[in-house]
This record gives sequence, C-alpha cells and structure tokens, in this order.
Amino acid sequence: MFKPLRHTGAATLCIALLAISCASSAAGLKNGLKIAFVPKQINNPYEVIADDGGMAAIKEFGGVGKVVGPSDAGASSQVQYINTLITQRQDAIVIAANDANAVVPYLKKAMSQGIKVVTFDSDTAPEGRQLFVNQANAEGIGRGQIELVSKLMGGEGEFAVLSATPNATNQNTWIKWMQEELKKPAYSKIKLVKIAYGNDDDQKSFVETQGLLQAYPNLKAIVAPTTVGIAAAARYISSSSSKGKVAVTGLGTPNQMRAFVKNGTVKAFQLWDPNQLGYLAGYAAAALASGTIDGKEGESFDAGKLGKRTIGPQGEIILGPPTTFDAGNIDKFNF
Ligand code: RAM
Repeated sequence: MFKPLRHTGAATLCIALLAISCASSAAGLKNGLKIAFVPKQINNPYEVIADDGGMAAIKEFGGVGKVVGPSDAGASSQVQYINTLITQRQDAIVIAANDANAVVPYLKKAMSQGIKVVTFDSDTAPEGRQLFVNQANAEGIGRGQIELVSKLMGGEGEFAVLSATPNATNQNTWIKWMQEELKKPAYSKIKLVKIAYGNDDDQKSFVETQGLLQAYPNLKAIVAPTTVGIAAAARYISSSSSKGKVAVTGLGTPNQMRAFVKNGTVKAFQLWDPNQLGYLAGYAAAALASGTIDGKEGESFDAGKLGKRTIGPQGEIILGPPTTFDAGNIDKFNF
C-alpha cells in the first residue's frame, strides 16, 4: 500500500522580473526539477534525517521534492514506488536500495525513459544507477568498526554482529571489510561467532539480541552496523543482567543513543551526518538532471553548503569520514 507523501518541496516561483535568472540557478541547475527520494523504509529515523537533508537541498535549488517508500526493508518492497515514479515522469529518483539486484530492472526502465537515478546509503549493482552517494569509504567503515569493538573488548573474546536485512548492500559490504580486518594478527584473540539479522525492524532486532545473549553466554560485545539494530540492542542490554558485561557498539544516531551512553550501556559508536548524506544526494541528482554532469569519474559539481564534490571511480561520491561518539562529545551532536 502507498503511504502518504511525507514532504513536498515547493518550486521556486518565477516572477516576471526574475524570469531570466529563474531558468537555472548559479550552479547551472534547472529550476523546478522533480526529484523523488525512496528510502529503505519510510519510518526508519536514520532515513528520515537523510531524506530531510535531500528535501532541504531541493528547496535550495528550487526543485519539487517528495519522499515515498515502503514501511519494511524487504528486497522488492520499493518496486511499486519506482514504477509509480516512472509514470509520474520524475526528473530523478534517489534511492537507498534494499537489495542490490531486485530493483535494478525497474531503475533501468526509469533511466531508459530519461529519469536520472542516484543511489545513496545502500547501492545497487552498478548498472542500476548513474551515481552512488556513499556516506563514507566502505572499507574504512568496516575496518573502523573492528578497531572500535576490539578496544571495547580489551582485545579478546567473542562478539556477534547484529545486522539489518541479509540482502542490505551497505551492511553486507561493511561486514565483508570487518571480516578482512579480523584477519590481522592484532585480532587473533577476537572471534566473530554469529551474524544475526534484525531486518532493520526494532522488535526483531530486540528479540535477536536476546537470542544472541542466550546462545553465546561468553559474548563480550555486539556490533550493530545499523541505527535500528544498535538502538534495539542497547535497549535490551540496558535493562538486562548483561549491562556492563556485554559491550554494544556499531553505527547509531547520537539522539537515539544518548540515553544509553549516559546510563553506561554504550561506551562508543560511530556514524556520519545522515542529513548531509541526503543533501549531497539531492545536489548530485540535480546536477545529473540538469546535464551539468554525466556521471563520469573526475566530473565535479556544486553541492551547496558542502562545496564542490568530485565523482570517483564507479560513479561513487563519498560524503566523508565517520565520527566516533562517546560520553565526551555526544552532546555536541543533535541528529
Ligand atoms: C540503518 C539503515 C541504513 C544504514 C544505517 C547505519 O538506519 O540500515 O541503511 O546506513 O542504519
């Protein structure tokens, strides 16, 4: 079923006196571009922040933005939304894909009709999009998560990963790099005992956390590289006898994790600013749809307050490195 639109950006009104400058903005972007954001899930707080960033960008360059998407992160749950956006003749679709392949035929159909496709947060196979706006270098995220959990575990013991869905491209890539990092001799006393999937569903992630603690009585840490998973794991552990014994870390939003940092359940975790991710993706989509870039490596475009950004190999644009949050800095962040 379709959910109502969460946000509709307003097109800039061209009044007669400004008609010439209204044709395109300073960055060469066309006015009135119709750009639709399709998050993994419409009700995931992380995706909401990212989409809000996208809508802010679209408002800045005088486009018409909207957010549509499913309430679950299932592999094909986004297909019906893509089909509708094609019918509506959007100028661009910006999507955090729930599966690397399931949406590709539909996104290809969109591109064949002149609609520009940008993935952000979670990529498709390269043929499914023209650009991928990545929050940070995937290798750096994966390796960084192991460095952090190793520190929290004192360099030894068993840990588990609590991921999103089994098909999530972003989490799977990060986990692959975590496993690479674990091969280093420095981590020889650390063992990854299980990868569990909470499907980016709060309740399932909560129950999976309980299951991990029961199945692995010697567990020393849970790494949840998903904002939904880490919040659910922290909530479970904060009121269980594992508090203080099992470390919880991963990727979370400071606002969701603040209470668990303050009550000592969580010592440190990481993320980037999802709002900036959506904002950058909005500008990338507009540059493509305005024809100021084609999506080739080395091309640059103006990303508003984020400045000039350049397209890297395989059409990837990287926002920047993640931040590590702890009791010392968490109150400086509000997202
Ligand atoms: C969840 C989603 C999203 C991911 C963040 C870290 O909100 O799985 O795709 O980037 O966590």
